[in-house]
Amino acid sequence: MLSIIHVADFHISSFLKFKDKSLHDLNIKLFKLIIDRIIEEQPDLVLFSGDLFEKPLPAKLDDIKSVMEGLIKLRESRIPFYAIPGSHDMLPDGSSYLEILESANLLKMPKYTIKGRILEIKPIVDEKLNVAVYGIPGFKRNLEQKYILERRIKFTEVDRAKGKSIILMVHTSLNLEGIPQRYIKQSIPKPSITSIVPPGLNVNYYALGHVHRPYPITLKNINIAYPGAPLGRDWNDIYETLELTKVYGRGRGFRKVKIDSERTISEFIDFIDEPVVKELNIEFKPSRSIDSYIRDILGEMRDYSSDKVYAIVINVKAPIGEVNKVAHIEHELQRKIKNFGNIAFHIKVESEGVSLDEERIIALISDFKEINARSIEEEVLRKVLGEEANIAMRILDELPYGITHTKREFIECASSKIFQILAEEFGLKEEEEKKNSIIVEEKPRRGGKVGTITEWLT
Ligand SMILES: [Mn+2]
Repeated sequence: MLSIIHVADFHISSFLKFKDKSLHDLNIKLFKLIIDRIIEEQPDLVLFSGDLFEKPLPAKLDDIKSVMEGLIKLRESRIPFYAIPGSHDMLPDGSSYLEILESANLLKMPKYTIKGRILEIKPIVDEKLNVAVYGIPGFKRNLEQKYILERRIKFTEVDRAKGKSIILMVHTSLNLEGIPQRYIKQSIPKPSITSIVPPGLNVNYYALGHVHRPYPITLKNINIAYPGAPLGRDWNDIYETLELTKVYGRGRGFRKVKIDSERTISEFIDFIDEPVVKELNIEFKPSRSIDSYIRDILGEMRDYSSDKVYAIVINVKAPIGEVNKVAHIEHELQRKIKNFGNIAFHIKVESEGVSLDEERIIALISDFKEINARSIEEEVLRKVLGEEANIAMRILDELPYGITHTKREFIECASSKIFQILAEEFGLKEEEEKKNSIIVEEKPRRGGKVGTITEWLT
C-alpha cells in the first residue's frame, strides 16, 4: 500500500500589504506546521499540486528561506516531495522557482515539454514505491485547459508506468459536482481530464490544485480531489474559510491518500485552526461618532487570545452620506490594532445596495484577470478583427512561451511560427510566405499605420 499526503496552493508571500502582515506571517507558520505534520505522518511521498509561491519571483527572501528549510527537513526525513508549478509559479518563459529547488535536490518535478502543439508529459517512476507520477502544470492564460480540452497531451513512458500505481497531478479548475460557484466560470468538465489518459493506464489518483476550497470535504472513496489552500491568497479565501467553519464546521488542511491494488481512499484532514475568522456587522447612523464605532469594534476584540491569529471581516452598512467615515475608522483601527500583531481586518461597505468594497473588487478583477483573460482577449480581438479573431487567438496561444529564453530567440521563433500559422490558415505556399514576410517587416513602420493581417497578405 502506498501512503500519500496531498497538499496544494501554499501561495507563500501573499498578504504583503502592511495591514495584512499577521496573515502573511501566519502563512509561513502554517507551512512549517504542515511540514511537521507530514513528518509525523511519515507518508511514502508528498504530492504538491502547484502555487507554491504567490508570485513567480517571490517578493521576500526570508520566505524562500523558510520554504527551503521546510523542504530540507522533509529530505532529512527521507520523504520525497513531488511538485508541479501552478499558474502563480510560472514565469512567462515557462520556468519557475521550483526548478531552483529541484536543482538543490529539495523536490522532484514530473517533466513536461512542449513539442509543437503537443504537451508531452513524462512520469517520475519510483521502482521501489512502485509508482509513476505524471504532472500537468498550471500555465499562464489557463493554457493547460486548452491542451486538455483539445486532447493535445501525450503521456510518455506508458509501458514503464503500466502495472504501477499511477498518479496524475494537475493544476487546473475542474467542474466537479458541488464545487463552489466562484470556481465554475473558469472550469472545464471532469471527463475532459479522465479521457486524455491513454488506454491501459489506470490512474489511481488525480491530485488536483488551483481550487482553494478543499474538495470533497467528507467523501472518502474518491480518487480525484483538491486539498485546498492552507490559508489562501486574498480576503476571498478568508471568507471561504469562514464559510467552511460556519457551514461544515471544518477548517483547512491537507488530504491523506492510501492506494492499494483494490482501491484508493482519500480523506480530507483539517487540522488548521487559524486564522480565527470573525464577522462583525455595523450599521452607520448619522448620530454616532467615529470613536463610538471604534470602541464597539475593539470591545469585540477584548477576549481574543494572543496566541492565535484573527481575521476580522467588518461588514458596514452605511447611508451614502456616511461612507466617508469608513476611511477614518479603517485608519484609527489600524493604528490601535497594530500593537496586537495578531489581528488583521477587512472592511466591506454596503451602501444602499451598492457594494463599495474596493479591495474585493480588485480581488475579483485580479481573479478575473488570471482566470478569464482569455475570454476578455477573445472579446476584444473579435471587436477589432471580426472573423479573423480566431487566427489571432491561435497565434497568441502558439507563441513560443516557455521554450525560448531570450528576446531574440523569442522573436525568431515567434515570427516563423506566425508565418506558419498564417500560411496554414490562408492556405499559402512557401514562396508567398517569404514574400509576405518582407511586407510585414516594412509596412507597419510607414506612417505608423499597422494595418490588419489581411492587408499584409494582399
Ligand atoms: Mn492557487
